[in-house]
Amino acid sequence: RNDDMSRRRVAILGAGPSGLSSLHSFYTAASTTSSSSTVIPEIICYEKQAEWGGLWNYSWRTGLDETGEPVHASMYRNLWSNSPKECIEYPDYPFETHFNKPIGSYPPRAVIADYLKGRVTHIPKRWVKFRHVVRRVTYHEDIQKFDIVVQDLANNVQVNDHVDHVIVATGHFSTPNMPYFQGMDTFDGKGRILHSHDFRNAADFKDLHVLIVGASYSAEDIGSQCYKYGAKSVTASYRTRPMGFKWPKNWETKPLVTKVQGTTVHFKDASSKDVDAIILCTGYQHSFPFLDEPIKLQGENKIWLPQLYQGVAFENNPRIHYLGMHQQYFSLTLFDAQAWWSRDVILGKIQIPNTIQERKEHSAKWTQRHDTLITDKDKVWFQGDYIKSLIQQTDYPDLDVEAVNKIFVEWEHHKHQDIMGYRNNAYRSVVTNTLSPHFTTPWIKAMDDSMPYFLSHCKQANTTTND
Ligand code: FAD
Ligand code: NA7
Repeated sequence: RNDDMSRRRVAILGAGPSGLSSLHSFYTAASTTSSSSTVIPEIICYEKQAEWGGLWNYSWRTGLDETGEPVHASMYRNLWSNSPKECIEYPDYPFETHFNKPIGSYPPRAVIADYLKGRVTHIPKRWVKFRHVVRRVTYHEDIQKFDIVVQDLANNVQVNDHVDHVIVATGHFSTPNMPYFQGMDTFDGKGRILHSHDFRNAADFKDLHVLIVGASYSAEDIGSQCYKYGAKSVTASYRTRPMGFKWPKNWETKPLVTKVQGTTVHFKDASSKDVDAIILCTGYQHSFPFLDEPIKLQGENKIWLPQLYQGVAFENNPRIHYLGMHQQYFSLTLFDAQAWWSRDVILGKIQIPNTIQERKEHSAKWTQRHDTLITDKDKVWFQGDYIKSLIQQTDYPDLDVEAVNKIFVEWEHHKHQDIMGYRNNAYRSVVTNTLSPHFTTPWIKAMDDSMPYFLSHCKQANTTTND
């Protein structure tokens, strides 16, 4: 049986945080230091970027990269974690271990990128093929194998591969959802119309009147960034409901855009506003142009996706798994929980029901609960319960998920208290029990988001919020 397992091949598509969780899960199972070392299949991870880290790798590029591939990056300069690091901390790799000291609760992008790469330095480099973009994946039922066509970007050659299992970890915040509003083509502000995927630097919007379309995380954070870096005004237009925070004076909330005429934007309540730039923070599409239709997930940015058994295995073909495809409160530990479960299915430690009907019945229970969720608290608890349900089935290290749920609830509360100041709070790690120090500068005034500056400007807090 072990021989059989070692002859199997698993392809992981993408080496962002989800792909890294998958690589780490297999490495952990095979590790000789583990008490129950296991024979694992051959692992091959295809990653189109030159390094691992996914969205956490900043790129100045937008549009196409130097080889003509769409740029994956959606993160921007000056991005800081939008939730406490205590909510995403790996239980087997605390922040305190990585940085050799406790650090603030809301680190800038570079700090998180460094952390998540720190956990995987031991992964054999032969497992990952960088600058390899997956072009086509097709399943052959007769031999129960997947054909994969990959482009080696550095050498500009095509490579063909055959594997027994595919793990899709290519992310879903890279292909923009771009609405059209009547008259957009007449827009002639000082700035331009862009999607949040192409937003890189809030300083570009200094002294401009900015319109943000959308009412979710990107709208909230990009609007706040524009405010912080000196936009003259921010107008936020929502489709369904406004964000509902207490915004500063030069911030206005409007219903949906109806049309654009020159520099004037009209809204559903018949009001209008002259703006210099429009940033469409209208979310992303789940996009898998490389997957054959019968194995392609039709995803939306929701915290439950009915086509996935246990949120991971494609119901119609459980040999293909999807990681990190849900809307995320938890991120890194959600990917870990899914990766451990996916690994154990592939290793034969977890059995998947034989019939599609049984798989669908299991998902239906989660779908029913999902349909009743209203508040952020409901949604956080739903995702926490889902994570718990996965890690109970594997040997994933102990994680007090409910304690993390509580930090998320507190985080939401802090945002409603002070949207421009919530990042000044500090929380206690559920992994190490250490109270995070405070970053010395309030976020609104913090213009240096380099890792050295952040790490050397955290001082021990004397109050806590989640004691
Ligand atoms: P990604 O990070 O998108 O990684 C996918 C990988 O797949 C990439 O490396 C990509 O190059 C590769 N890939 C894609 N297509 C192919 C292909 N065809 N062939 C080969 N490789 C391919 N989360 C938080 O926890 N905290 C935050 O503060 C936070 N802020 C965010 C801010 C922004 C602007 C965005 C967009 C997201 C943010 N997130 C945040 C959520 C973020 O999605 C996750 O933290 C995480 O990056 C998701 O990991 P992933 O591996 O699933 O996807
Ligand atoms: P989200 O969370 O998917 O939100 C998309 C937002 O865009 C949401 O408010 C939508 O409104 C709005 N939207 C979508 N289509 C339209 C149209 N046609 N017109 C107006 N508004 C629209 O994406 P984000 O980019 O905010 O967040 C994604 C990740 O990036 C997240 O994990 C963060 O950590 C960073 P709705 O409320 O549905 O009416």
